[in-house]
Amino acid sequence: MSHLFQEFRLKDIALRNRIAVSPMCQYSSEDGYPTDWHLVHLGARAIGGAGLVIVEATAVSPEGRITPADSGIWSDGHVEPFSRIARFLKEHGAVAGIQLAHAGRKASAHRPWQGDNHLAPNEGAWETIAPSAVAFGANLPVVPRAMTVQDIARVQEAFVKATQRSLAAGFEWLELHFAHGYLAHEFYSPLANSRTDAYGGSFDNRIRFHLETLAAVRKVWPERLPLTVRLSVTDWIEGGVTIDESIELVRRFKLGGVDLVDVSHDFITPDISHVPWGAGFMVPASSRIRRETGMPTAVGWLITEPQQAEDIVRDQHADLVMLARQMLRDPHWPYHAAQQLGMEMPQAVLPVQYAYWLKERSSPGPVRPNTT
Ligand code: 8CM
Repeated sequence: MSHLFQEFRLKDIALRNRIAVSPMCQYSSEDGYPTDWHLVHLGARAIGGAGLVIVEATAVSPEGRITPADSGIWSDGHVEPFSRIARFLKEHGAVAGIQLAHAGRKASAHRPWQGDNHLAPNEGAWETIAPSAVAFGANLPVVPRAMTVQDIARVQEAFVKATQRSLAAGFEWLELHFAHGYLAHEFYSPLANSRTDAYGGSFDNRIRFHLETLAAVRKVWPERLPLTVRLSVTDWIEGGVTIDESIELVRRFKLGGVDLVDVSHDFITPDISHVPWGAGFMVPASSRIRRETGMPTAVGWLITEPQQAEDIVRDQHADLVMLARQMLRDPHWPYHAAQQLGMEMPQAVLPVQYAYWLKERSSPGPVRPNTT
């Protein structure tokens, strides 16, 4: 029996398998509103058989967008188009998740395929905010304004409101984006945080933003639904965040009501040359965090092969595998994985509209009567 295709229960939610579609920015929104693109892109992956589909990093406030084309959920008007997506995902057997985000100093940029660099003032640039007035560098040279404590409270309130709207839209899985060099990670990493107040310096201070935001969100997100965090658990470099620290942070998350950690890494500086890229290179970190904290984990990065994913789950390195680019290559990856892993009825991972025609048969199958 495949481990990858075993149900996963977290709180009152059951995923039909261990395959999750990672949140992937599509840079195809208008004023934060998701479009038909999102419905088709995300819907196709639910039809493809994933157990969990997480909507891309969705900004809690306009200034928290990476680009002007990011998704956002900063007004009540945004709820309806997201609810259409959540409904469709659920109708096709996937649990609908959403990732809430604030891009901090990496906001106000062009789409990746339009340069990935900061917008110029005459291109609609907006003021970026971050824990400290320290630029990311390279293609993102704009120095952000250091946040006041009032700014911090305002952003935390925006996370709370975005959580309430996500719930109203029908999402049943919430992921707080605390990774990839965006706002929360900028608080966590000494490489971006040089504050001298209660939000900088010591470990306890650098995680204050996270724990306060989490506590506020936990109050409005129902206990019965999974509340999860994506965390860059290491910056890979001297002076940055370490796995040892992140293990302690995950323990605090556990006390604060987090139900699963989506293990990710880095992107706090432009230099990613020290990242040990390779198949499943984040799996050891996930395994260690899961073992040492007892926190369920999801893990991504260069997971492409069904047997690789099966082994990760079987060996308890993670509870879920997060697929991103592989799901762009092949929205039907779960079906192909079921075939490769020798499942008896691989078509069962697909909706009946497809499954009926893909049944293994001794003859070519039902043919419409010839009416001519
Ligand atoms: C884009 C490309 C690659 C990534 C990303 C993004 C955008 C947001 C994010 O991660 O969190 O890993």
